[in-house]
Amino acid sequence: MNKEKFYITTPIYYINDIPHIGHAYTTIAADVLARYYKKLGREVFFMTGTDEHGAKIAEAAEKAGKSPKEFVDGLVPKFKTAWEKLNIEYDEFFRTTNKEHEKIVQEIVQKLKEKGYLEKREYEGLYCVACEKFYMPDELIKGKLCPDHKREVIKYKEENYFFLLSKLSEKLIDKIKTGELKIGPETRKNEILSKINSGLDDVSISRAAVDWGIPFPGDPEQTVYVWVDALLNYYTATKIYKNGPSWPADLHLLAKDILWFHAIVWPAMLIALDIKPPKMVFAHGFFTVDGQKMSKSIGNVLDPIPLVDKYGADAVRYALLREFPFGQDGDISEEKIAQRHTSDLANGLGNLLNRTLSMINRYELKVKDESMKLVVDGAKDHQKEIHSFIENLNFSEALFDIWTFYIKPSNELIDKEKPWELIKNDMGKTTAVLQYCYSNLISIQEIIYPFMPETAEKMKKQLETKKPEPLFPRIEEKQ
Ligand code: ME8
Repeated sequence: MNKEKFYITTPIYYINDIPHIGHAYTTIAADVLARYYKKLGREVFFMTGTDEHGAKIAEAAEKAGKSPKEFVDGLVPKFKTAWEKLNIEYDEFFRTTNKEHEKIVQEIVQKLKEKGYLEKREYEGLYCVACEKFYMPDELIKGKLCPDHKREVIKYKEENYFFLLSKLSEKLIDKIKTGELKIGPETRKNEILSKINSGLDDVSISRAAVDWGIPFPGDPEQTVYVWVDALLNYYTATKIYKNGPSWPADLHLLAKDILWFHAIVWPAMLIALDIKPPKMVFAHGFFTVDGQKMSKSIGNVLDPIPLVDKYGADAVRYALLREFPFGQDGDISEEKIAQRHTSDLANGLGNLLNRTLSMINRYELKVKDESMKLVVDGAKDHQKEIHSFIENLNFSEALFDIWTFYIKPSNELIDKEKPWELIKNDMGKTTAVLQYCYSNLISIQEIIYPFMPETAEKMKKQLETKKPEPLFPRIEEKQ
């Protein structure tokens, strides 16, 4: 039987430094969806990776006193370790220095040229190396600083190949309007449509001044612009990996900072090549850390690894996705992760599992291994609602529902009925109360799996053997 496929990607992150919590956020979300659809029986291909060419990487390598290749090779294991620690179950880790990728990129750029979508022009522009992007003078702070990185832009004057993006506006609008290319959330889609409507400029897609890149086909003096090289990863992967993903991708996940590239430049390139656009591009929000933009100079860049070591992978996964809606901006901090760990996880879910199993054991109660049956009216609908929240990338709502409709009522029932008193004269009712909690726990275990795979695994074992062990040990106890 042919399984329905699901090809999901994260951005390939710039490898100029170690991964931070922002990278972790998108990657965790992608992992939740990958696990969710795999459980539903779909043939999932989940890809993440690193963006290894361009001026930004060359600059970081030089600072480190290494060749670019040596530098990126040294950082790849840092990303892989972070993903392993966070229990990210990706299928391939894509690197743009992959030789096959380099070759396919050249073939594709050549095709763009043959199809009449490239033109060589003299170009002068203001470039931010950190963004790998040109700016218009009126977009800059004091006419010289990048609005994002606050660093001085560089004047580039060179002959470049231009991709004739302006020719593709109508086709692009058509793909978006017919839903062949979906953009989410809705507000972002409208932003993109109005950008296209206000007119698209052609984009320079080669660099004469950057050596660290893929040689431009037919013009060895130039390299392929790093964004063209990077965006193509999603497609070249379908040619590189045997039994790999098939095009079009079902979902590209990213944040709003790079939506323009993903929702305009990328589909336009594909349209020019007569290739289908991705089915969906979804841009989540940007979060601040302790109320401020994450930045090295402020010193608030959160490294996910020590957080995982302290709170566990599942607490980090849970806290990030629970804290604010996925499509919106928000704020995160270690304190918020610690709070979620204590209140929702240790005192909420952990406590429910622990006391339910302890009492079943202590009072030698017979409980049936069944989920849902004893659960109050409407519980099935909550389950449906949770599934639809996940499918619509509404992770915080899904988690809110799990806690509100499953975990909280069970803990409240125990507090109200006090089985430790009830057992003295009503064994039947005690059993009923704990059966309710036990059944709920079976459902919870299934439904939290994509979010908290390690916890789900531990819960499963404990529910089978009925031997309780703390799921989320208090942080003080650990140290
Ligand atoms: O842009 N909040 O790489 P990058 C939420 N190489 N998400 C965040 C975040 C934050 N504060 N900071 C980073 C690049 N992210 C290119 C991509 S793809 C063909 C090439 C996440 O290392 C979010 O997913 O700058 C954002 O889009 C991405 O990291 C940018 O990663």
